[in-house]
Amino acid sequence: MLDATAIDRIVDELTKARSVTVLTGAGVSAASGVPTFRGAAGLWKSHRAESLATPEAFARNPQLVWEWYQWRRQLIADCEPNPAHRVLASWSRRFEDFTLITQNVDGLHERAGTRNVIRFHESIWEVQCWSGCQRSPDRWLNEVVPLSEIPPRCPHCAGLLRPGVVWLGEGIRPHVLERALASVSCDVFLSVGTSSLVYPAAALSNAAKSSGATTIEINLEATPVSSQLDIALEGAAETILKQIDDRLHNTAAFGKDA
Ligand code: BV8
Ligand code: ZN
Repeated sequence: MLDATAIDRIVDELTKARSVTVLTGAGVSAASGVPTFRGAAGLWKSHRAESLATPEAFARNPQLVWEWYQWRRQLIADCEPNPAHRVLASWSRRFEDFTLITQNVDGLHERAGTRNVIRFHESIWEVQCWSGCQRSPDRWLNEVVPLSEIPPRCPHCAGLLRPGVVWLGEGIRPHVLERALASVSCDVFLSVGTSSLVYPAAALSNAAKSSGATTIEINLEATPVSSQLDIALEGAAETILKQIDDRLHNTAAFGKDA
């Protein structure tokens, strides 16, 4: 049974809010059929995602890492945004000051029409030259599914291409980090569908709390930050966000412009 009082409190906070920032993780795309990282589905051919999502794994075996990304690209290409993405996309047009920070690289928030998305770990739909050759841009779009050659080659130097994502041990791009940190000074900060295990993304909810935001977590299970936030609601994002959105549309303040 969903915690009605927690939903009441969330609806009340959002009705009063002018600025809202949402952090999402793999749990938001789960209902679209995109496997999460650390749940049972997080395994691929008995490899743990974390053992493949590193520059060292790529240097050691670019073929294997690209097989994993090829498999994910093909899987994600067949997935559609789910109600969680759609509610957040509508909120991105409804709240005066809305930011969505996603750890997901699947592009489903953009496909749902969400405005002001910060792709904290970049995109599975972009590639980079592994050797960073002079003639290639920093990163570029490549949505070819399936890629004809694994590992794919840089068109500028014939060297290896790498997926345009941030791997473990790699830094978040400075301007991306800056934008995300600026957005935590908000009225309401929601952390949705993330295990809050990966930094620096996992530090954002406490940074929001320190800046005076009302902090809310919606996740299938408790996480290391649950007890530190103002409201922690256990449940499915696609169900809970829909419930909250339905309630918001029944409130006078929210309903008028939506
Ligand atoms: C950095 C690649 C510093 C993209 C990913 C030792 C060595 C090196 C680094 C470190 C270290 N110790 C700590 C670190 C830092 C490290 C880190 O935090 N490691 C963790 C594992 C301990 N972080 C980094 O390395 C970051 N960079 O620190 O840089 C630096 C600075 C300057 C210069 C150099 C270095 C970079 C982090 C980037 C991580 N990239 N993957 C890709 O291929 O996708 S990791 C991976 O985890 C994904 O990116 C993912 O986005 C991220 C977080 O996972 P979640 O999204 O939370 O997914 P997860 O499966 O874990 O959880 C899903 C949750 O949803 C679950 O709780 C589940 O219950 C819930 N759920 C499921 N279904 C639903 C649901 N909830 C609601 N509704 C549902 N329906
Ligand atoms: Zn190149």
